Amino acid sequence: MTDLQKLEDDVLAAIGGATTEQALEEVRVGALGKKGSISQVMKGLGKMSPEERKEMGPKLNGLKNKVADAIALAKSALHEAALEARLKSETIDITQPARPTPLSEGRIHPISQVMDEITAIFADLGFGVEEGPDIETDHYNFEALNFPEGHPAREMHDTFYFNEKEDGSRLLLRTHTSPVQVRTMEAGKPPFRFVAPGRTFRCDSDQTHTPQFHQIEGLVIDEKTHMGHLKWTLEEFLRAFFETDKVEILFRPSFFPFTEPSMEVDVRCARNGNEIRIGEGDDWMEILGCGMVHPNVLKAAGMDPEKYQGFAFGMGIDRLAMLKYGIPDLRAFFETDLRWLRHYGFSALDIPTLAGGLSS
Ligand code: 2NM
Repeated sequence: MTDLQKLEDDVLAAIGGATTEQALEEVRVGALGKKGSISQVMKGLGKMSPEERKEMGPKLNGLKNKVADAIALAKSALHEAALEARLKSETIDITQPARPTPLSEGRIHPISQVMDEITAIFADLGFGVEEGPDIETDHYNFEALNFPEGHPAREMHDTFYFNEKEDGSRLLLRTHTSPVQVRTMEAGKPPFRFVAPGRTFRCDSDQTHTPQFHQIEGLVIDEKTHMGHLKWTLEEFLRAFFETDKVEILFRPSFFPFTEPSMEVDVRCARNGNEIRIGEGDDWMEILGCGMVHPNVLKAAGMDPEKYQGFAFGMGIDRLAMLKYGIPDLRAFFETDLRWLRHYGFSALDIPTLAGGLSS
């Protein structure tokens, strides 16, 4: 007869001695597997006399359960220990600098940065943001903005036209973002207060012009909106954008078909070679156009010019980006040179806010 006590002692000792889950599994197979030591003894039950079987059966079952329990206990202990060891060996040194990732290596183009800065400033002043299509109709780009057919102002825009359609109409690439204002006014009800940033296109290319460029225009319409509001808004904007309280502006009379009166705005600046300082010196630099929205524009957008009035303004983002960040050559904006972008670009994590500093 097998010495059950010795068998039990041996198997429990083996369980106690297993230091890995793998070793423990081997012990389990060796005892409880098909050919395991305990299984072998159980197979012998069939050959025993009924009396013997009556005595040995429960004993063997008890042993089997005891061993199974001991294995389960040892297994969970080993599992915990293994996890503990892994956690200890895989600690992260959070004082290490992060490895380069697309987020840390990538750069925001200065035009996108400046567009975001300007939009953030106007958002802070309570302006909404509107967008519209790059491909426009003659109606939205010109007609509704008081550029009548044959008006010389149309020629000034160097428009890119698509091929004529059967009905004689031609689509075009918008020459300014003003069609967005018309579409937004048409679709809504006054009062209006929003900016429209976006891409614009003119068939013009030299040292200071690229055929595709960027504008942001703003519009405020209400019953009593006047030029005092325009002046305050622009001064407030320029102080925030150039991050100085020393902004001084000059309004010069000008002409745009969609505004009456129309003005160009200069800021006081000091020029020293290529360096330009805003708010100092005796020079003036033109930075934007503006005016009171022409009654014809209000009418074309479905408003009563006897009841509503307001101001609009527009500026070129590309030039403002060059000015603010000291970028000497306009054409580099569109050359997709990664070395240039690494130098002049912005981190994706530096989102412009007025509270956080726009360009920090
Ligand atoms: C400018 C200058 C002056 C302008 C006018 C309008 C609209 F839709 F209200 F008629 N939008 N933008 C405007 C006025 C734009 O850019 C130099």
